[in-house]
Amino acid sequence: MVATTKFDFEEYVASKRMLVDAHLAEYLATGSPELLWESMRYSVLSPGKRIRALLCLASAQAVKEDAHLVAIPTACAIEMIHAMSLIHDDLPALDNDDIRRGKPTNHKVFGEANALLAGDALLMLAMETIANHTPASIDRSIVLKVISELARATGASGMVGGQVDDIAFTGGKIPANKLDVLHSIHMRKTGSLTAFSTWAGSALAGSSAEQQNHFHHFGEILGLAFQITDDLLDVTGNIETLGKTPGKDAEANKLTWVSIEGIDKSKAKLVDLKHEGQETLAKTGIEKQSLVALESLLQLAIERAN
Ligand code: GRG
Repeated sequence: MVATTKFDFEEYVASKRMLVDAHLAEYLATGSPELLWESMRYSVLSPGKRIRALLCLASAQAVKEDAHLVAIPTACAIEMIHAMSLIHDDLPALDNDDIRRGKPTNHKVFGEANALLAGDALLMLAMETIANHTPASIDRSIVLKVISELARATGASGMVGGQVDDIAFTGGKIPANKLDVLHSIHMRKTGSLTAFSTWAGSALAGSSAEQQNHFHHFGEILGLAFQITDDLLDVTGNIETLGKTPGKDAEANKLTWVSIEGIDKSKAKLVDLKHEGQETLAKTGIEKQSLVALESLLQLAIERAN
């Protein structure tokens, strides 16, 4: 008889979140000036879903059992970059938000100047964390490539560029090819970091160049699905479950998947993306059982309530 073990996704998420949170607490434990580090810890250690870190760890583990351990510093660095982007995104000059992860936003607690600087420091700490904490067993050329790709995913051709275009098309400015423009914004603002997460996890675990391309593409698909879900939740969610203010997109007259396509077509797009994601994972040639965590994370990105 073949023994089958049922995958417990809830248990998986809880244990990996604990692993990531413990390492984040360690990497952010001490530092001076104390106010700066307190502000950094306030945002990074607040209860986020950690989906990007989990994507990184699950991708490593899909390639090689236990490889998630060598990916922990990178997974934590991703969460530092993500927290930085949330701190900056919430500032009055950008989204001007008061609530994040169910708590007052960083600048509401520490002031705008400190929030800006905490974000800057987190950006650099992320790079330092990968360089200094990735185990010596990993070839330094791979570590360098991981740092370089993270910088690219975060910078002008990734998250920052996407955010700049997001601002450019906020306030009712509608480009002619609006769905293409929005697709490009979502891919850079959200997809570049999720694609980095899956790519980096697989690369650190020793995947082939072809597999790395599939992991990267899977992260892009998941990022787009995640952001379309975000657009939907802004319309259908409430502040208690979301932990942030809903209705901000419509209030700012933002270009979103829902504002262009409506709710039903946005939901249909998510179904398509789920299938595309599953097909992309299958192309890695990795046995299905080792891909269950990534498939479940794709489902979580789409079916989440916050
Ligand atoms: C200064 C390098 C630099 C970048 C800042 C502000 C900015 C440029 C980019 C904004 C990027 C951004 C906030 C994208 C939105 C992505 C998104 C849907 C965030 C919500 O992520 P969740 O739901 O949050 O995973 P939790 O709280 O669960 O971690």
